[in-house]
Amino acid sequence: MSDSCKKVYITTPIYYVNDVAHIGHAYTTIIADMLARYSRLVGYDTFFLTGTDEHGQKIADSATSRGKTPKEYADEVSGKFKQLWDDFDISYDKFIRTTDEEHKIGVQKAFEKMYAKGDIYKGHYEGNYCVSCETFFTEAQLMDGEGCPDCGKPTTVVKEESYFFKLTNYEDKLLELYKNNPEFILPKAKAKEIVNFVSGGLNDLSISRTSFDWGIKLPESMNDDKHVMYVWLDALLNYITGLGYGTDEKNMQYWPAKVQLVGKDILRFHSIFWPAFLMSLDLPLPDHIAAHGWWTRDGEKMSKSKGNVVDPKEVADAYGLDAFRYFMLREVPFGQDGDFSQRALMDRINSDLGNDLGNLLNRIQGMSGKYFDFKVTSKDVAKYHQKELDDVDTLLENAEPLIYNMQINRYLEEIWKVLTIANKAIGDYEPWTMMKNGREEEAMALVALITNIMAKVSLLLDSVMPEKISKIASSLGIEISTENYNKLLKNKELIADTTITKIDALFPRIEEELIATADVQKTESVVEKPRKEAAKQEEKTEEPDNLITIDQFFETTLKIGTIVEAQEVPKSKKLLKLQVDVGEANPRQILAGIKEFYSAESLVGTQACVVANLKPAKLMGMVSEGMLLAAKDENGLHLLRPEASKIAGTKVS
Ligand code: ME8
Repeated sequence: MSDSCKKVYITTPIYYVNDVAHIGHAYTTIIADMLARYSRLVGYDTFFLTGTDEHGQKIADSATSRGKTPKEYADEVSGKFKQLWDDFDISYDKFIRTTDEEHKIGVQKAFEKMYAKGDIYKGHYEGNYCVSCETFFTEAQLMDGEGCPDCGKPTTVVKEESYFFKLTNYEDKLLELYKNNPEFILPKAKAKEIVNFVSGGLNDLSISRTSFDWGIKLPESMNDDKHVMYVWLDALLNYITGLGYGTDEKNMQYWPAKVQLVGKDILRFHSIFWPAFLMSLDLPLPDHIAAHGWWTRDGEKMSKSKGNVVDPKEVADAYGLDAFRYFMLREVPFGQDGDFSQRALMDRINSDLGNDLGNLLNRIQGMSGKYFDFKVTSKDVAKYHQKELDDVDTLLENAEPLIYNMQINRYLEEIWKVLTIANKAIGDYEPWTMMKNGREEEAMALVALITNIMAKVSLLLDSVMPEKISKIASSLGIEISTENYNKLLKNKELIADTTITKIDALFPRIEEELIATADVQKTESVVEKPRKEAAKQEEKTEEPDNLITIDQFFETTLKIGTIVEAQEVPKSKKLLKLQVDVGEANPRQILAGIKEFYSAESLVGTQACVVANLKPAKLMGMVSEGMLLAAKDENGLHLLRPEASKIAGTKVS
């Protein structure tokens, strides 16, 4: 996007109020929120719209089955959606409801304009309607002559007077649109489907119904109050009525939208009907309709009847909102389906967030505190680290365009490469050796390099994890602001002298699934119970002569060590050569037989429990000055690590 385009408008679909929000809805909303936050930080004048879709037969039926009026029911569920987004600190500028008076007026004005243009005519509709999808189908489109081709539910035959929108007028214009704007539909691969569909020929679209009345009436000028508008016409127009179309139009300056996010299920409505309506209204078209994939649960579609719907609030409460946001944005390439599993979420938290990001901050705190009383100055960074700075700036510069192209997982991957540069630099330059040899200026330059990298990364991760990043920023003594974005990222300036503040670990390690599920319960009964019983059995038969006194226990010195370097030992199947910081002047060399279970790379920056008073031993000709504690069972070997990151050398007792 060029810098001259200063207005950015981002939308989510408006969600039907016949269901509670699940992680699918949260996913769309989190992506949109990320785009909006990023746009604001960059300095664009940004408007972010979300809301609820409240009319139509499906909602009316749901309300009736609960003994409520449609409006009572819509108020209740819409309120829950809004509450959830507020709990999630979603930065929407407006929450629109299709029952809002301004929306109603805007929709009626749009109808009048399309009618005046000659794009609407009155006729008779005879065909098949799926209430669940609120969609009309031709006989030929039905599954086995009866079922809805989208959801499989039975359709009903509808025969009624109806107004039609001349979609056929727009066939060629739509095909031209897709051809001239290959990024109108993102991901691009999805555009093909739509082009094929439109090339196959369109029918005019029935846009009013007479068989129920829970909808927006036609404008009075039509003098035809039997009809209510088709729910998709009503709903799609929210994107402009939310900016005041037809009422107070000052926010229409945000139109056209930069990105309109949708799930793949509703791409057709947004890439065929919506641009046709906009053309009819003589309004410009959005830059991108971006369709994401589907979230499943353990490989299955989520549904209330299966009882496998994942409640986003429950996940965020258990694992942290920012970790959930990061997981959703990082785990799946945009456009592809993703499977939600707690295990995958935990892995992201422990590895990407805990080891790579959280631990880097930890190291900044540790190094600046130990060597420089928490003071950091960037004055010599360029002198010693121009190459690293250039590499980091190039990676970040290339990462940013990925955002509006909806390659957000790749954007995050690039940022993680930058974190790797930082973590690696500590191992490569060994600030502890520099300090020992009196090379203080160089050690300071290194600590400042890492602090600068963290500052840049924080600016670019703020839209993804606003709460955690604000903590990191305050620990670094920097502000997340457009001014700093321009200084540090656009102009590549270094941060001013700063004092680091120590804060608690941001992403404590998580070992157990935190949300009870049917699966977990099953595991508990099948696997855990016999194990627990066996353990009890053992307890009973334990011989007292195995016992030791507390003094005997304390003969072993256990400490928390930070692995600052790790290498494979050539010709050894088992050994890794580690340099482990246990709070002494220099890291210790420890040879650990864990190569089959950990890659050298994955260990750098992580912590483990070290036996620190073992007599040095020689393994394959190399000295080993300690031992890492680990536990091994049929699930593999795992190092024993502190639950939250600890200062290297902390005693274990
Ligand atoms: O379609 N995985 O509303 P809706 C990923 N009111 N995303 C999912 C999902 C899943 N399993 N389930 C739902 C409507 N979504 C209309 C829209 S817009 C003018 C009118 C997300 O409540 C996804 O964004 O059925 C999908 O497009 C949207 O919720 C559908 O929400």
